[in-house]
Amino acid sequence: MNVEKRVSDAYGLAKEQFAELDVDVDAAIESLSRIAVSIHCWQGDDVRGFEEQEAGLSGGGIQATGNYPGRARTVDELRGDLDLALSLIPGRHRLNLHASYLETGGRRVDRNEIGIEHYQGWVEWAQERGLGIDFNPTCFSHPLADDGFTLSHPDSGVRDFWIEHGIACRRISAEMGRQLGTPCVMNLWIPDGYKDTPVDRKGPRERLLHSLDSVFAEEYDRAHLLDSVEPKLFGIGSESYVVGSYDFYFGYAVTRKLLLCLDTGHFHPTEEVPDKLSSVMNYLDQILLHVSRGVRWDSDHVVTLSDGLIALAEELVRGDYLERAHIGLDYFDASINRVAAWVIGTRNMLKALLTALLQPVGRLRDLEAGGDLTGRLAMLEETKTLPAGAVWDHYCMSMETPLGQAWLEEVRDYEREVLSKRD
Ligand code: RNT
Ligand code: ZN
Repeated sequence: MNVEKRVSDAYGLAKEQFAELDVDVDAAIESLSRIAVSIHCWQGDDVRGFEEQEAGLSGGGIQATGNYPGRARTVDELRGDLDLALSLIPGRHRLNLHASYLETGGRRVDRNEIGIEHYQGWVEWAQERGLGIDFNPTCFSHPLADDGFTLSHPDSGVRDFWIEHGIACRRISAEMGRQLGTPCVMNLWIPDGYKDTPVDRKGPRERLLHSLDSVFAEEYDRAHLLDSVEPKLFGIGSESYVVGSYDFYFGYAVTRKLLLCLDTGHFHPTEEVPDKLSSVMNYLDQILLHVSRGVRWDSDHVVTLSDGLIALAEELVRGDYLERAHIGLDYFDASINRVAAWVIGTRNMLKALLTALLQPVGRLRDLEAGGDLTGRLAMLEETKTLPAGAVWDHYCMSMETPLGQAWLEEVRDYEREVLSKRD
């Protein structure tokens, strides 16, 4: 049987099965097609950025492990890799850029001196493809971040440098949002913290608060810029104390009316981000998600179609939060083909959303409201094997993106012809 016929037959049968449960498959597909996932540029080059090549600054990445060949070494290589990844993912998405991915034409430009001109190439690239851009200050991999403190540093000169960087990034982000006609979500994460038990937990947090108030002082049109802050429980080298903890930033985001970024790798392993949405959304207008996968002490593995990912998608759908949640990805694996890592993670995010959109939520809610908890459990379990895969295949086919694992063939060709030639 030819593939197209098999996919459309399976889709037809799946649609009937979902209809029996009062699930409107067309509406689910329509909702899915409107979701733009913000794809993180930093999977393509192990979070190294282009400061070394472009701006003459000493570079170096954070945290990525692995030495799979083919890392993007230049802006053009990264754009080429992204183009391939985007062609293998159904739908229209966004690019999430870090400040360290600038283009200066060889001129030395430090982080407190950056301007929109250093990112205009990205804006044009995005414009040609109809993509929005999100942006991040880069407060790591820099001599003034080497001792582990930035915006909360005890030295006011160092703090000022990072404040200037944050201010410059907001100006750039707002301009990107204006030029692209879609708000740029600018997310601020800093690494500040201690490996070992601090005596003064209060001082750095007070300093961070003041620094942030300086960074966010200027008002911008929310049609151009949405500000977000990202907490973390611990990091490598900040095991005992993180200045920008969850409590710190939740309070900050609520009082300053910013977005809170929930990174699914930034919590205790048994703490569930999906369960947080229906709490924080009472106090926040919008949130940003950094979808990631924590494994033991690492917070940045490629996103798989796990129970946790589906639970996150379910909460977004059931809580009707899709319009108020910006979905970004945040992982970096240097041990596998990096284009494949993008494609796998993004397709999984979309599959999880589709799975959630196809659930018989009306029926499930009725069971729960009627106190039939046995029926609720039974139906939730049956739901897991409904033919969402047949709908996914149909979706990929209708969006003219490869079906099943066919995308991997294209990545392998590209690896042979392009990636393997990089050293
Ligand atoms: C780090 C944060 C942050 C970074 C990116 C590169 O723990 O998750 O979001 O991963 O900014
Ligand atoms: Zn993150």
